[in-house]
Amino acid sequence: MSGEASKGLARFDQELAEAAMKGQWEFDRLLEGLVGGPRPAGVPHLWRWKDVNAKLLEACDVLPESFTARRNLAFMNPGLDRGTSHTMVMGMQMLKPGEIAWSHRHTMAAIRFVVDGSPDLVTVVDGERLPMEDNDLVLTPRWTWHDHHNGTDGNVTWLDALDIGLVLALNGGFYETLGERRQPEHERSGSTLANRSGDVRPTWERRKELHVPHRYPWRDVEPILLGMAAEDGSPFDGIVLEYVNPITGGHTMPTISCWIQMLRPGERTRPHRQTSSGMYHVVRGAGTTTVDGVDLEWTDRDCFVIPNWAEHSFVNRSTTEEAILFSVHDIPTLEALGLYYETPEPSLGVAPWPAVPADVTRPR
Ligand code: 1HN
Repeated sequence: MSGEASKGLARFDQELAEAAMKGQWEFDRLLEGLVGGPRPAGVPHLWRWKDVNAKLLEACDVLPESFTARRNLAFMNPGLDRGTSHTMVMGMQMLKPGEIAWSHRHTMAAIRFVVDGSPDLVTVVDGERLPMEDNDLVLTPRWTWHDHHNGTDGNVTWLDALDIGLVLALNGGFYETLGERRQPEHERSGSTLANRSGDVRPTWERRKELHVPHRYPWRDVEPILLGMAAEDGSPFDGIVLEYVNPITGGHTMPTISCWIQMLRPGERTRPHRQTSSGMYHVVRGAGTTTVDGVDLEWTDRDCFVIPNWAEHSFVNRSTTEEAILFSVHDIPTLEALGLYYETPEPSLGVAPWPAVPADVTRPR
């Protein structure tokens, strides 16, 4: 659009504003700013484990258990007013021996990925007791009661991630406390869920796909990931697996997709952009993620964020060890709304499966 608004138009704009209206022409600047796609929300940033751990230990001194529901330190993107990405927040939480993070629920969906765990560290989710061993993933879907219990004699640490920016943008926030430190647990923990997420399910119940407490034990996930080392994988991400929703077989949760990724020794991936944002945690290894020209150099237990529509690629700096990254993405939301795009080409769900037989040519 060119040309200056006439005096008459300027006065008309003012009168529209007074009548709580705005002409479409006033959105032209906004639209022109969207040519080539959105500007990434926030900046690429890395939080070093060394710094995070030091602050968590300080928080253990500064905050007595009773002072707060959660000793969680959330990672604040320096380029945003709130959140790690514009849709989500990631942070680390520490509990001292014997502590309980008391029961509450909210309409933000959350996941926990265990950093320093134990069979005696548990999160109880809607009555289900979910043990948290190292590198396990535990789901706390929207509006499920959850409390965390450290039954060990040492400090425990895990990673929290929630879709808080999204829920607040939709103004869909609800929160309540149980009023008790712990919720009642099901008598036979695991069986309620197993009878609803396995081969058979009760016909008279509504499907609970939005509300399934679930644990993905690392001892089951790691061998599958390592066992795929010889596959092609994705040119943009290496070998990357999504944690599957136990009921739908689809994305981990309606708004959150969790991934576990292996970069093989020396692997370098091609750069791409996605309209989604991603928050990462280094399970092990050392590498570099280059995000819009910024090198994020990571090692064990560091965390970093890739803003939406930022070009990114990965390098495993070791030539002998694999690197393993856990990550959380807002892909399901964007996909559901038809807003998920990638460039230079789609990388999700594109390879044929079962693999096309390679040698179909009959000898003549
Ligand atoms: C929350 O409920 C937990 O349940 C952790 O452990 C981090 C960050 C913001 C809002 C709620 C938890 C959180 C949170």
